[in-house]
Amino acid sequence: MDMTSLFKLDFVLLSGFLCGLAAAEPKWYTTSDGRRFLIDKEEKYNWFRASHECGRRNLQLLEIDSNEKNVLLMEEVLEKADIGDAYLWIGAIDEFSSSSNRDFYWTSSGRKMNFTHWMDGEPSTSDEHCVIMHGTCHNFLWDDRGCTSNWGFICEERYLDVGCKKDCKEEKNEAIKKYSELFISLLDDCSEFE
Ligand SMILES: [Ca+2]
Repeated sequence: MDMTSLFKLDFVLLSGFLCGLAAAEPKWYTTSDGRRFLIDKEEKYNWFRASHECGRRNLQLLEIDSNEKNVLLMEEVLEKADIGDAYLWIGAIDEFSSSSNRDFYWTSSGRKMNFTHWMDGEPSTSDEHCVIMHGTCHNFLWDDRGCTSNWGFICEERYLDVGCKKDCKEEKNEAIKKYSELFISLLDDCSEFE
C-alpha cells in the first residue's frame, strides 16, 4: 500500500471515529416508582420513525395521562435529561382530523387525551397532527407539529393495565389504520423522487 492510500485509510478511520463520537446514544432514565424511559435528543426522527424506534425496543412513545405522571416525569426524568431547547415526540396524534376543534389520542392505549399540558396557543393548526414536548426552556409544554418534521423522542416501557376498555381498543385500531395509511401515502410521495 502506497503512502497516498495510507493517508486515505487514516482519513476514513478518523472520520468514522469522529462520527461515532458525535452520534449520541439514547439514554435511559428511571423514576422512583421503577418505571424506565428512553430519550434521544437528536432531532432526526419523524413521528413514524420515532414510534418505530420505541416499538423495536418493545417500548412505546410516551403517554402522559395525568398531572401526577407529568410532575413525576418533569422532576425525575426531564430535568435530569438536560433537554435544553430540543423537542421530543410523544405518543399523541389527532387521528389526522382536519377539524379546527379536534381531539387528540394516545396511540399506545387508544385513549382520548384528557389531561393536557399544551403551550399557550396550541394545538395550533389542523395540518399539524402529531405532538411534541418542548424542552426545559419551555417547561416541557406540548405543541402539535407536522408528523414528518424531525425531532427527538421519549419512549417508555409498555404497560398493560391502562384501564382500556373495548371501545378504547377500537379507537386504537382505527388510529393505527389511519396513520398506517398516511405513512404509506408519504412513502408513495417519496418514491416519485427516486
Ligand atoms: Ca403547533
